[in-house]
Parts: sequence; structure tokens; C-alpha cells
Amino acid sequence: MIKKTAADHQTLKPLKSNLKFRQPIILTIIIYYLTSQTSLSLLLSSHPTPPPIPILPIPTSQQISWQLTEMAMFLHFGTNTFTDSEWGTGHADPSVFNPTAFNASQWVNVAKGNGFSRVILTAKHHDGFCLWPSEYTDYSVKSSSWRNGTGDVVKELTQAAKSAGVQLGLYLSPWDRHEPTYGDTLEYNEYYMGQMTELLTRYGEIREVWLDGAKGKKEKDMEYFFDDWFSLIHQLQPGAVIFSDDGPDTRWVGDESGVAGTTCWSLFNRSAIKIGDTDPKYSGEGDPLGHDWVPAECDVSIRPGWFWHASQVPKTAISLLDLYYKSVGRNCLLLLNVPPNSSGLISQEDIRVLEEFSEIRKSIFSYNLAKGSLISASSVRGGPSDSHYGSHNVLEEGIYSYWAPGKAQSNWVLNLDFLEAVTFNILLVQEPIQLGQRIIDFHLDFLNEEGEWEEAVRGTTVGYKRLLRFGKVESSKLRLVIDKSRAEPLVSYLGIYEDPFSILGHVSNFSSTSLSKDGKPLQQNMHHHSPSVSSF
Ligand code: FUL
Repeated sequence: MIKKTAADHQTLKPLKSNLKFRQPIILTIIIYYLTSQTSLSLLLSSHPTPPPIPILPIPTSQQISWQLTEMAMFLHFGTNTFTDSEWGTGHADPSVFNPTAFNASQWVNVAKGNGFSRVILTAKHHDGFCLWPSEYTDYSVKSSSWRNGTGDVVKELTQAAKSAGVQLGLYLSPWDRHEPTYGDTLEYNEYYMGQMTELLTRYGEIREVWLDGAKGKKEKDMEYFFDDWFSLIHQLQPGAVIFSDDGPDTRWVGDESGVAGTTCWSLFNRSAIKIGDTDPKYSGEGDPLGHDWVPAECDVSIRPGWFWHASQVPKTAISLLDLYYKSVGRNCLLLLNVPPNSSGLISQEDIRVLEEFSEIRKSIFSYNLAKGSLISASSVRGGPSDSHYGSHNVLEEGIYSYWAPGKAQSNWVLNLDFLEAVTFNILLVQEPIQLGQRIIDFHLDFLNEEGEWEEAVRGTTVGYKRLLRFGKVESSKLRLVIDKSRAEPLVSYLGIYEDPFSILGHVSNFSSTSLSKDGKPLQQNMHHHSPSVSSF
């Protein structure tokens, strides 16, 4: 701010009484006043209110990038594909592996075309058969009849993924039923780390390393050197996240049905979990008092088994939609397994379901009804004129622009006013997780026909993305109320949608024939419900 000095006053004083000079002096004063005011506002606007202090723990950049992918495709492929088994014994003849029509580009295109921007391959499953020519064993593609032992599935998938711009992850099973050193702690850990090094140094950028604690009962006992493995992986692939029962970067959700807890924190205490011995409730819900940021990944197969079996059929698109709400919609990543068949391709039945699932998602989420509303907030950080944190930010996609309430407020509300009533049954809320996960409890109210606020739905925890389904509501005024938060709540996105496919309490059995070309249902199979306070 520019202040008048004593010298300024002295210069002006003698001129005051001189009428001849009065007009220019007044002009000078006005100009002086205006410029000093402009400088003041310039000075003020060049110092916007800084973002709020993050609340720890917060994600790493690799974890943020993992979370933004939302859905990944798991590919279980190996000798089991040819022997109709799930857990191979480790003694199958490697010559059975012969996918005559193998085409990694088809896998990647099916993934990318249907919304999966990452694929994860079982480079080695429990049977120990390696889909790449490892130097440490003969039990691999090099002993198979496929391409006379010259093929490399990992290499071809890497190339296909790279040219399509799809991220790649690899699963290297710790439990190995073929390798003779399994059971000898030092020898096998060296073998495992040797194989891991091959995978992480030969094939370019790997974005996720997936490992589990699965092991049959009565199998040889041994210790895995997890800390050594994790350090090696981060050293060789700094851009990768590591998945296991307890992270360190992403945790198993605790079930293989792809369903997270209705409360789901990315906060977690790694020390509370042992790999291979998880508490499903703790893994499914996370820990509001956790010191580590370890978001959950929900793995589930499109078919009953993880590997392809001729006798099995895929789930319906509507059940995949249900899984989407229960995983991505609960702050998790959905890892959907789509097993390539014995010819080396993803089956047409699975592709049809994935395409329908993709159309359904587009038809529900392509237009956010909230964009047609006038949006306002109970308060704004930096005051109503600071556009950095205004309520309009919640209509901008992504996590990097957000609404922040004024400091030291206890009333946290976003109001939506529509010119005409809208009909909806889905609420989407997102938090800018780069500043930590904050919201504990929230609810959505609507103004009913009697002009009173009525609750449409309430929920616990938001995180990266929270979707709630409820009975259809028709109203022209809504308000999102944050009831409880670990720190000042921040909202990066708010969405209101109509989903005609899901019905309260269960999912409708729409078949692919009920969809029109643009993905809209041809007949309304939706009951009208009075609003419910419970979501599903
Ligand atoms: C489990 C394994 O035992 C299954 O075979 C499958 O690979 C699943 C994704 O992980 O731990």
C-alpha cells in the first residue's frame, strides 16, 4: 500500500488557496487516489490465500496417478488356461502352453476401448510357469510349443501397451509350486529377486507390481523378505506402486468379490497387517487413525474363475456396474480380471459385456445435472471474492480445483439451485486427496414439495471418489452438508446423475437388448421410490 508522506502534504498545501490551480489539483488528487487504490488492490490480488495445510498422511505422486486410473484390467494367463485349472500343481508339461492366435494388442485394445488405462499380467502364477524367458528356470515360455519356444508374452504385452498408451503392471507370485528352491528361505528369496530384476529391467516402465500371500495349506514353510523386495522394486521402478495385503502403496481390499467397505479410508496402519493373514474388515474399511496412506484395490473376476475355463460365462454388465459403485464409488481402484482364452485372445462374450458396461457408464455419467444449477457455499476460503476456492470449482473435473470453506467455520454447506426441478438418484463427491482424506460424515438434502429440507442420502468417507445410490428424487433445490471432518473439508467435484439401471437394494436385470444405441434403456425398468436415507 502506498501511503501519503508528510512531504506530499507540504507540496499540496500552498496550492490549496490558489483558485487558478484548483481544477488541475483536484484532478491530480483524483489520479493519485485512484492509482494508490489500484496499487492497493493489485497488491492484495497478487497475494491470494494459500491452500490449506495438508492433513497427514498424504499420497505419493505414484499413488495419485494410480488412483486417477480408477480401473485396471487383470489378465490371468498361463498353463492353467490350457489345463482347466486355477491353482496349477507346478508339474504341468510346459508344452501345453500354445496360444495359437495370441495377440497382445487385442487385450490392450479391449482394455483401453472400455475405460481401463492399466493392464496387469500374471507374469508368473503359483504354478511357477513364467510368461517370459527367465534365465533362472526352464519352466517358462522357452520350453513351450508356442512359437517353438521363442515367444515372450511379457515383451509383446509391453510393446502393445506402450504403443496404445496403456500402463503395465506385473504379478509375480511369491508362492511357487515348481521351483525346487522354494522352501529354502535364502535360496528362494534370491531366486525371486533375480526374477523380479529381470522383469523390472528388461521391459521398460512398469507401473504396478502385484503380489499376494496366497499359499495352500501343508505347503513348504518359508519366510519372504518383503522389505528387501519392496526396496528393490522401488529402486528399479520408481514410478511403480506395489500392491500386497498391506501395501506399501496399495492394499488388498480383503475380499475377491471386488467390494469395499461403505466406509473406506485410504488411511491405514501397515503394522496392523501381516501379508497372508489379513483382517477383511480392517482391510475393507481402512483406519481413520492410520499413519500410512495405503488406498485399497478391489480385485474381482468377470468370470467365476481367475483363469479362463471353456465352461464358464462372464457376469452381466449390470453386475459390473454394481461392482463399479462398490469399488471405484468407495474410494478404491477396480481391478477387473478378464482372462484370455486358450487361443490367446479375450473371448467375444467378455468383450460384449465390457462394451455394454462402458456404454452404461457413459449414459449415466456423461452429463452432470449439477452443471445446470446456480451453486453457492456457506463460506469461501479467502472471502467470497477469492476465486481460488469458490464453490464453482466443484463443477470442474479433476482433483486440483476445489471448494474450501472459510477458516474456523463449523457450518459446511454447498447449495445447488436449479431453475426447474431435476430428477436424480446418484450423488458423486470427490476430495482433493493430495491434501489428505478429510470428510468423515456427509449428507444430501433436497427441498420437498412442502418446502421443507428432507434427507436424500447420507454417507461416511469420501476420499478420491464417492458414489451413493438412493431412491429417485425430484427437486429444484439441493444442499450437500458436511457433518464431520478431520480438518476443514474440501470438495473437488460434486455430481448429480440419474441411473435408470440400478434399483434400490438390488440391481435391475437389464439385458444388452434393452439398451438403445446411445446406451439409454429402451424401457423404463425403474420403480419410483420415496427417497431413502440409506444408500447401497
Ligand atoms: C489369489 C490367487 O491365489 C488367485 O489364484 C488369483 O491369482 C487371485 C487374484 O489372487 O491370491
